[in-house]
Amino acid sequence: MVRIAASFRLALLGLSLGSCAASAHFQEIIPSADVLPEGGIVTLDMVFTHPVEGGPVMDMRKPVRVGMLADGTQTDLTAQITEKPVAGHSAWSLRHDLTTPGAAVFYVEPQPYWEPAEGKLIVHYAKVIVDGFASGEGWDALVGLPVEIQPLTRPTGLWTGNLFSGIVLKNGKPVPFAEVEVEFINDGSVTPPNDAFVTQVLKADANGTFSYAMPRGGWWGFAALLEADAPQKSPEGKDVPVELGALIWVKATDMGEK
Ligand SMILES: [Cu+2]
Repeated sequence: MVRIAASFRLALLGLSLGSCAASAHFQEIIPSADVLPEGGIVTLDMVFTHPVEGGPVMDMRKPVRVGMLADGTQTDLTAQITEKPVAGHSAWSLRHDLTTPGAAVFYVEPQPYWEPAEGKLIVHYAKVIVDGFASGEGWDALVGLPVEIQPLTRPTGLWTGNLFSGIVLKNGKPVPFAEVEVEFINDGSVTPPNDAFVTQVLKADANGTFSYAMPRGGWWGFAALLEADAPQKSPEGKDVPVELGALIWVKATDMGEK
């Protein structure tokens, strides 16, 4: 009885916050392009939001780490990020010059985000691959994040309708039957018929492998959601579970689009 009352209150809280917790949170890391045919400057925007609904945007404190893996070399770019608020909430941006051919894997480790409506901390490790000089090389390199999606499909230069496949990894090992949430960045032109359409949900198979065919052009986020082995302290000092997200962003491009 007490339990039901508490969860009902939480549901009401979710509603009053603009249904923030009712739908999926996604840590975005979105580059200005998935392929830079002539190399050059890429800008990446890091926002913690609800992509299909276009918000509400959550405050994203300064990330613990922002980095790039290219040609086997890790580069720490944390010092180069700048704050770039979105809808009045803190968010971050990075500019980087891609001077050599090959895939650059950009990634962000955010600070834990306290979600009171869900009673948990959220840490979404997010990555995106930018192919310099359209090389087609190096896109499957693993950053070595605690949770990470290993792409089986080259994550750059994809057509709309392509099947994207990946393996959900935790500590470098496949996670059988991991749950994966899928959303796209909606510019407002798509109105989901009801809440069931906002987040697509799938499960990995016994080998941790999942696939999804992207039905529309634009940026698609795949979020494998896993629970951390150890709890952490909420702002009130209580031990609470930690949701670890392994995210990868890929762009689907419509045929005929430049
Ligand atoms: Cu939210």
